[in-house]
Formats: sequence, C-alpha cells, structure tokens
Amino acid sequence: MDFNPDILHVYLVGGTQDTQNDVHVFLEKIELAMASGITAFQYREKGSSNLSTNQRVELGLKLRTLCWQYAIPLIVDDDYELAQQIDADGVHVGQNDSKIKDVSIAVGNQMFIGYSCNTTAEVNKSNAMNFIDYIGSGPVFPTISKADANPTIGLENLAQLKQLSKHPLVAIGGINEQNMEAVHNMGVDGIATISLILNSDDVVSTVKKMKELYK
Ligand code: TZP
Ligand code: MG
Repeated sequence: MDFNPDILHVYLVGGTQDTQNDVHVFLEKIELAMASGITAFQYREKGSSNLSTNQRVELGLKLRTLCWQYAIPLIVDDDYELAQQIDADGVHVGQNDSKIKDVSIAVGNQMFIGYSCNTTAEVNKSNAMNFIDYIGSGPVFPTISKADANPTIGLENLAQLKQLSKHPLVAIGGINEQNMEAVHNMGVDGIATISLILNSDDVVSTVKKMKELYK
C-alpha cells in the first residue's frame, strides 16, 4: 500500500494489554472503532503481554482481515517479522526499538515506515531519512497507557517539531476530547491514541469528533 498522509487523521493504537488482556473484548472494540471510521490501526502488543508469538500471529491475521474489510491500513509496532507474517501495510519503529535502518532494509520496499521522534535532534536526524514515511511525536500530555513513556513534550514543542519535520507528523499521548482541538491546531497531520478510543463509553461519537477535526 502506498503511503497517504491522510491515514494519520484518526490513528488508533492498541494491543490486548489495553483491554485487560481480553482478546475478545479487544477484537470487538477494534472492529467498532473501524466501523466508526478510524483511518489507521497500529497493532502494538507489548512484550509483557500474555500472548505467545503464535498467538500474536493468529490475532494479527484476524486484524489483517478486519483492516481489509474496512479498508484501513494495518501497521505493526516494532516487530517487523510479525508485520511480514501478517502482511501488514506498515511498521512503526520507536527510538528504543529495532534499528530503523535494519527495518528499512528488511521491509522498506514492501511497507511504509513510521518513526517515533520526540526531540528536535531526533526530528533533524529523521529529516535525512528518505526511507521513512511519517513520524510520531509525544507523549504530548501525561498518559496512563505507556508505563515507560518519555517526559511529556507539551503543545509548544509539538508545534516546533511539526514545523521542523519534513515528514508528516502524528501526535500521541494523553490526547482526549478536551485537548484534541488544541493538538490539531498545532498543525499536526493526525491524532494517535489508545485510551481516548479504547476506553470511550461511546466510540462512535469519539471517533466522529476526531474526524470532524480533519474535515
Ligand atoms: N507512545 C507515546 S505515548 C503512548 C505511546 C504508545 C501512549 C498513548 O496512549 P494514550 O492512551 O492515547 O495516552
Ligand atoms: Mg515501540
């Protein structure tokens, strides 16, 4: 799949650790989010989650089917071998993950590549990497969803990173219905979230509000 920056608009990230390790609840919530109009989905199963490698592939293939059904790109966090096994459209790499160049060599001609960049130094380096398609920056605000999250960057730094980046930028971390408009106003290409959607009591309405930002 060719990379289109519009897929970043409403970017859901999640794994079974985000639904109390309940695979059925996870799949139900992801499908509801897809039916509600999310524009991308990243399967991010943490190393500490209960799932074995085979179970990740099995679940990944179900997500693959759902993403095709709803015409939503499937991105895998970090694990490019899993991404290959489930025929993902993209892979997302953090600064502490697999080396970005290794990922690019392994899957760069089959998949698009996202890269987490949270400082001006990281964005400057990423600007020289023609093989990446977008960057992810955050956490913008304090987050409950990532135990090892970096310090928050805040709105002003986010706007600065966006101005500096040659690549489209998706913002992540602590984004909620109250602050998402302010995040959008920083000029970012999309909003990525775990809990705003997965913990929402009304997923349809939450996704609708996010999509309104990019109308
Ligand atoms: N990377 C930076 S913050 C974060 C990730 C994966 C967690 C985002 O979760 P939430 O619930 O949207 O704050
Ligand atoms: Mg990662």
